[in-house]
Amino acid sequence: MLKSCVKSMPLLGLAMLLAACAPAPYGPVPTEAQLRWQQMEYNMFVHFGPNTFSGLEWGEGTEPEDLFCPTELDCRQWAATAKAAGMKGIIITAKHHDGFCLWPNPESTHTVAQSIWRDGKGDVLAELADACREYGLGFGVYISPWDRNDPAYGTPEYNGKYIRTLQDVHGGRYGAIFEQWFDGACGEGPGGKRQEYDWPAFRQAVRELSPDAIMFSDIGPGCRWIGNERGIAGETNWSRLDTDGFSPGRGAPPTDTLNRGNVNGAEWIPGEADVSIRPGWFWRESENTRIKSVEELADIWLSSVGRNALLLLNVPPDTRGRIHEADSLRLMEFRDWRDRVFGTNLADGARIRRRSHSWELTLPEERLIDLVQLQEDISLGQRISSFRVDVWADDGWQLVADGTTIGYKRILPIDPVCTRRLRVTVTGALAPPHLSGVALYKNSPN
Ligand code: FUL
Repeated sequence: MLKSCVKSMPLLGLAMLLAACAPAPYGPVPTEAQLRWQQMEYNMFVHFGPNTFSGLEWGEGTEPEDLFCPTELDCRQWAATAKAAGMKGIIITAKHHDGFCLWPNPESTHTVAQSIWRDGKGDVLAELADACREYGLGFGVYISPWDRNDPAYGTPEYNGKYIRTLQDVHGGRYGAIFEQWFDGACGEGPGGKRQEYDWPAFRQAVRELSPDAIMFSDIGPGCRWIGNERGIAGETNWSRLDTDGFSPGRGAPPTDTLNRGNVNGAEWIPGEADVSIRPGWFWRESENTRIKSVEELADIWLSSVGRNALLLLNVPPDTRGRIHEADSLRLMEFRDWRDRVFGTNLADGARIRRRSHSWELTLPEERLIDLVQLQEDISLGQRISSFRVDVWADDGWQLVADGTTIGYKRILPIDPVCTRRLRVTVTGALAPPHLSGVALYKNSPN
């Protein structure tokens, strides 16, 4: 039954198939954990470590441990800020490429335990995990496989140490971990050697201890890198990917494939768009005045969450160990923008008529709109491959937007238009389409 519905089809065929097939799952579908993850929409990335104090983006691994010495570390302030910003989780660089561990990792001699910070008794992960729990946020970790400090890096011994490092963090003492971030970078270690990463074993270690953790890497398996660090997903963005023959890092698929996914990809691996609120990933005094504007953040929102991706926005704490006032102010302004725009669904009160492949909305009165939001029920797979949106003007339908994929959420900016009637038509689908939501908004102030 399903098989007869699965081919890409022209519209006429689609209408017939709609009658023949009740919506049934199609192709790869998200796991429960992937579905919950997608619904988070917006998370905070936290780059913090020796680089915060040195001003480097990639530490050398030779920095003295005492360099790490936040004067007023306050993870509750990070969590409170993320919560007020409307984010749902925080992912911290527990270990960046310099190898310094923000927790007392028994596998390393380059950690908070060797630093003067809190006489070597501190544990940033413990404080952040507690704060996330208190504020109802997910807690996630970035643990860089590339390690410029570990003398074993570049030898098979290192893979074992890295696996035990993963096990230490995922072993339960920090509670549930919603996402494990695997950066693909694979540079030289202290001995000038590169490491052959044992990806299957790395994944296995996480899967065993945190079965629900979404594993991020260039190619998943939980979610994939979106192919750039500007927070921009492809206008076409399938939550599906073919990973056969690929690996994270240098062996990854081309970035434009990561940006768009694969239409018939074998696995459900949705995109995550990571970007920093500042030019760099780590805090620097000189960048306090270079924080992205609300307009820039709004563009990023429409190009990430608005294109079927999750937005992971980096907000790096400063040398005090606090999110700087300028960043938190901007996050609140950005939240205000989203509340203003998405707080009122102008499709409320609309009468909806469905005609096979189209959905027609009649609003209670003429309304000015400039954003159209569409959603598919992705629990049944991603199906829609092309669509158009028309509004009724004068005495006919007028095209205002068209596109390819929808997925979990698609937000289409259109020229402002005052209308009472709007029609969404699916013009191509891999299987009977299943729109789960249409919403209308107004972004422009007037
Ligand atoms: C990259 C890293 O090399 C950067 O330092 C940063 O952590 C970014 C999120 O991922 O691959």
